[in-house]
Amino acid sequence: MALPGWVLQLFIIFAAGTEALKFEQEYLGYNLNENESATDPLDYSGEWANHTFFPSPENWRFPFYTLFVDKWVNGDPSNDDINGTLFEHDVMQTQLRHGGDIQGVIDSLDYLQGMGIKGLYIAGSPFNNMPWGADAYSPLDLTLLDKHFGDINKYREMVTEIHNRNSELGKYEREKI
Ligand SMILES: [Ca+2]
Repeated sequence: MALPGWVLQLFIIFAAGTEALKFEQEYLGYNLNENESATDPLDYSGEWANHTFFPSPENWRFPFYTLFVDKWVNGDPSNDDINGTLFEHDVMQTQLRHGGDIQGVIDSLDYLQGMGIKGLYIAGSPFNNMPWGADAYSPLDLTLLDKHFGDINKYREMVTEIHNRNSELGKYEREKI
């Protein structure tokens, strides 16, 4: 069956309009793509230099704890209104951000470990979201970390702290940091 001409034209318009967001110096530390010249997502790249990846466990049956980063612990109040809008941060509202961040997760690792938790399931995504999007779902850009949570080095610090505890604490929902 042949497609109508208008469908083909629409497809061509969308295909021609597909372009990767370019590396932005202003988001240094939040860009997961570190290839500054990339204009196609297939050319995106990034690397955790001199890092040895922690092996996955043979058996995943151990105590997990699930949390939303925004609703957990506010370890760095300086990032609560990091986009400079009026409606980013309000702990009295269920739909706005409470200010939790990766520093807060790091700060509470002793508490989690003390409860016997061996695995951490962080709900939502770490990617750029709407300023008030507290649940971290529906990210707007899958190449850019949400500045409310922390930059890539903060995530790496969290992973290192977790692995220093020699546990599986810190497994992510979908993403490898
Ligand atoms: Ca914060």
